[in-house]
Amino acid sequence: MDTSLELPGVARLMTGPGGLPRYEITTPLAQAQIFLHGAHVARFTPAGQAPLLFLSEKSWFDPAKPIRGGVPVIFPWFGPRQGHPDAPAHGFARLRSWTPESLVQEPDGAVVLTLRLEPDDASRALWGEPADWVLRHRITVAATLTMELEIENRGNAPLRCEEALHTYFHVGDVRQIAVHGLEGAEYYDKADGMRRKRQDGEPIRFTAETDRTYIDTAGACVIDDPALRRRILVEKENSSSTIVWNPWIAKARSMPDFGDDEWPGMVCVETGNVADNALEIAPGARHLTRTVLRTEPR
Ligand code: TA6
Repeated sequence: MDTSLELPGVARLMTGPGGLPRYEITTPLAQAQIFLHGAHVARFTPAGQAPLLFLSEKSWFDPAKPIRGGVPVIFPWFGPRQGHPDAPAHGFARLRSWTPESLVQEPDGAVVLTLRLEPDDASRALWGEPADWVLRHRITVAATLTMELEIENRGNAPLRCEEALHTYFHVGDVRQIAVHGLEGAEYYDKADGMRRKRQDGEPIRFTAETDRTYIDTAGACVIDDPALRRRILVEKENSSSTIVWNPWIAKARSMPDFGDDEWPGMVCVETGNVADNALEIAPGARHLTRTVLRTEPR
């Protein structure tokens, strides 16, 4: 394990569960754990607060499987790959070991880790296109968590893909929360045959399995969590899709890497460009999706 990129006393590359290398970041502002596997932010806890992210007690830590919780990086397709039933759900980026490219601490104490992923034989076999691309995931650990997913098209043909930061948030009780910011937006309802619907003027509340891909929506979301007496702000740039998910009882039971009783403590509010908002990146161009996660007292 190349430990050349470390910050003594601040950011160390350790061997985590399943033998997976993991950065452990400790600053006065926040603590975080980031796996090279999938460039996966698994934990983020602002100083003096409850964890911001949900991580399942049952998660796998296996090079061949995704970590359950935190922030899976989804690329180059979202969900099942159309026409390829054997392809891994949500693409392959979250299943690859990414390469540390830079690690710096800024004057304000923020720690910035950049991880890189490039094509290899396995990804070419999976995706099939002779695409040439580079992904960079730039993660800033401070009192807020900033994640920037950059896709660079190094090929000479347009690069068509979907991408998302599939964030699992820790909440006190999903039955009490409300998600604001998607009022009036159209969405595909995966819990109802992918029917296309429109969110009314009310925030989202959770009374059953909820799995919605909101499209053509560029605004921030707010998760209002009375049980933890906080609001979580999910700000974003260059993202036209927001996906909202809670598995509820039956789906939770069906997932071996998700505890049967964990569903009340989480909600996914995901930032990306999927479905109608899939990307087409011109040769030589880059696309950068940014999300900033912060909390405020309720
Ligand atoms: O983002 C919502 C979703 O697409 C759900 O349908 C559910 O499948 C979830 O992602 C988790 O997917 P995964 O492949 O990580 O089990």
